[in-house]
Amino acid sequence: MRIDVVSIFPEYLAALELSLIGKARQDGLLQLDVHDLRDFTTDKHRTVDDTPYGGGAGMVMKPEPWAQALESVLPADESRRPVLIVPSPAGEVFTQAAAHELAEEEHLVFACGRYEGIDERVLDWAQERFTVRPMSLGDYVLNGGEVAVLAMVEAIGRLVPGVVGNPESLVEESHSDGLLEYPVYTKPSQWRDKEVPEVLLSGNHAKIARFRRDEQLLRTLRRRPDLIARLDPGTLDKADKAL
Ligand code: 6GU
Repeated sequence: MRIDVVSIFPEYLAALELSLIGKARQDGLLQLDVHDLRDFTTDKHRTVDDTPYGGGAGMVMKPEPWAQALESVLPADESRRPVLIVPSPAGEVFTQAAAHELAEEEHLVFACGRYEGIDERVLDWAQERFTVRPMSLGDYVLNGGEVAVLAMVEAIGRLVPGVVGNPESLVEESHSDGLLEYPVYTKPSQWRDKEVPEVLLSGNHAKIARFRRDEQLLRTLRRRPDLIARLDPGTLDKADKAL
């Protein structure tokens, strides 16, 4: 997978050199390039923003540097349409399902806005060359798209085949089946005044599976009742319903 990120703070993205994603880049599984938007300006102050038409607080990102930057990452073959992800609190919510979808793409481009956002005409222009997807991490406001890109690239990148060493670890994790993950424990079995649930020491695999499933359901019910409401009833077994 190829990923391009355009930002006025390329240093923010340095964290993508670390850990699993950094290793995937070294191994050639991810080809990730970060571009400085100011390199696509032509004035001596390298201006990327201006005041908003219609008035209002803050500044808006000028369209031309964005068009130049986005053109520079377009593939020579015009029949290939990269997905352009525009991080914004006004986007559709980025979920695990969206991460799975985007992990199938050949080429992702992230356009990190700052200030009050990017001139809307850039998105109209980009729609002729990219599949444009404004995406939000959730219902709160960040100062710019960079931190959101760190989160999205990590969530997407770990789903690219080969990036996570043991693909089984992708199966039993939060959101993989619409539920939150069950609690986990390690040695020692007695720690301070706390004990590991006895069933986990029993060696009874059926009982352990049932205990974990019940913990998933209870935890999801308490912390994220909205997820229970969205569950496909077909995924619930008899014991789930009894609980
Ligand atoms: Cl993707 N960007 C910004 N600027 N703020 C956000 C966000 C994204 N998601 C939640 N808040």
